[in-house]
Amino acid sequence: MKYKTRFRKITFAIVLLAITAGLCACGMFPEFEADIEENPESQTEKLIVIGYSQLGSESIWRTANTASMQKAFTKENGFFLIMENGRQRQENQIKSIRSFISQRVDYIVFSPVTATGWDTVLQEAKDAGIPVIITDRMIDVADESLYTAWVGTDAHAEGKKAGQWLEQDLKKRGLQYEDINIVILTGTEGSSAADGRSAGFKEVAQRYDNWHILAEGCGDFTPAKGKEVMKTFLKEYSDIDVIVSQNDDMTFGALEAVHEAGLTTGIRGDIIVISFDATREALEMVKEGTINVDIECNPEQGEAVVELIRRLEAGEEVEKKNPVEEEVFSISNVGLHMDERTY
Ligand code: GZL
Repeated sequence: MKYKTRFRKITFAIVLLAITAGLCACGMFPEFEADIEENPESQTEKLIVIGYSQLGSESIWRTANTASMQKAFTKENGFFLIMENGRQRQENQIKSIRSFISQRVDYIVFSPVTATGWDTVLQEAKDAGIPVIITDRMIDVADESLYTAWVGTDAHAEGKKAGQWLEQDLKKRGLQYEDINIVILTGTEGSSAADGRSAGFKEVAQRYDNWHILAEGCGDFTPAKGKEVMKTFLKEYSDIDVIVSQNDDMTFGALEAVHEAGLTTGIRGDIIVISFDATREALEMVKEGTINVDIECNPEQGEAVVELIRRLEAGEEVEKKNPVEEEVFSISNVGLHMDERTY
C-alpha cells in the first residue's frame, strides 16, 4: 500500500512540473520572464560587496567622510555597501570586521579609530582571502601585507605645516625671538591623526628654544571636550600665546572657553589659533580673522577608494599608500576656496 502511495505522489509531481514548464514556455508567467528579459545581465552582473567599518560620528569632518563613502559605494556604481558605525571604540570595529568576514564580503574597508591592535583580526581577514583597504587614519602593524592599500590623510605633514605656518607668522610680526607659550588640544588618544599632528608640529617646534609647549590635553576631537580642556589650560596659565587645536570641532569649544575668559583670538586677538580640518564653519572664522590658520584634512576619500577597487578587480597593481590632496587656509587665500567647501 505504502509503495503505491509514493509512486502516485512522484507521478503527480512530474506531471505538475511538465505543465508549469509548458505554461512558462508559452508565456503564461510574463512577469517572471520579463525580469530576465529587462535585466539579462542582472543574473550575471554581481555587485561588489563592501563591508565598511566607520570609526564613529564624532565630528563635522567625520560626517563628511562617511557621506563621501556612501556617495561612492552605490548600487549604480556596482557596489553593495554594508556600513557599521564603531562609535569610537576599537572593539566595535573588530566585531564588525569579524562579521564582514563571516558574511564573505568581497572587500573590507575601515577607518581605524586607533593605530594599534589590528594585527589579529586583519590576519583573520587575510586567512579568509578578503582584501582590506584602510581609509582616513593609518594603522601600525608588524606585517604590512595585512592590508592591501591605504587612502587617507597625512597627519604628520599636516602637523608640520602648522609649525611652518607659525614660524612664518612670527617672523612676519617680528616676534620670532620672543617667548612663545603654546598649548595643544590633541585628538583621540592613540589615533594616527592625533599622534601624527603632534609629531609633525613638534618637529618644527624643537628648533626654537623660545617656543614653550606649556601643556597638551586630549579633547577627543569633540567640541565639549575641547572646551573642557581649554578651560583647565586658562585656569592654569595666564600667558598663552598660541592654541594648536587638532580639529575644528575642538577649536569651536576652545574658542567658547577663551571668550568666556574675556580674551580674544585671531589676527587681532590675544591668542593665535591654529586649527585642523578646514570645515566651512571654521573657514568662515578664518575669513573674519578669529582663527589664524586652518590646516586642511580632506575627508573626500570615497572616489579614490572606488578607483582602487576597480583597479584591483581588473587585476592591476595598486600603490600601497595613497594620501589625498590637502592645503593650508589663512586670511590670504581662504576667500578663493569658500564656495567649493560643502561640509
Ligand atoms: C583625520 C581624522 C580626524 C579629523 C577629525 O584624518 O581622522 O578625525 O581631523 C576626525 O575631525 O574626528
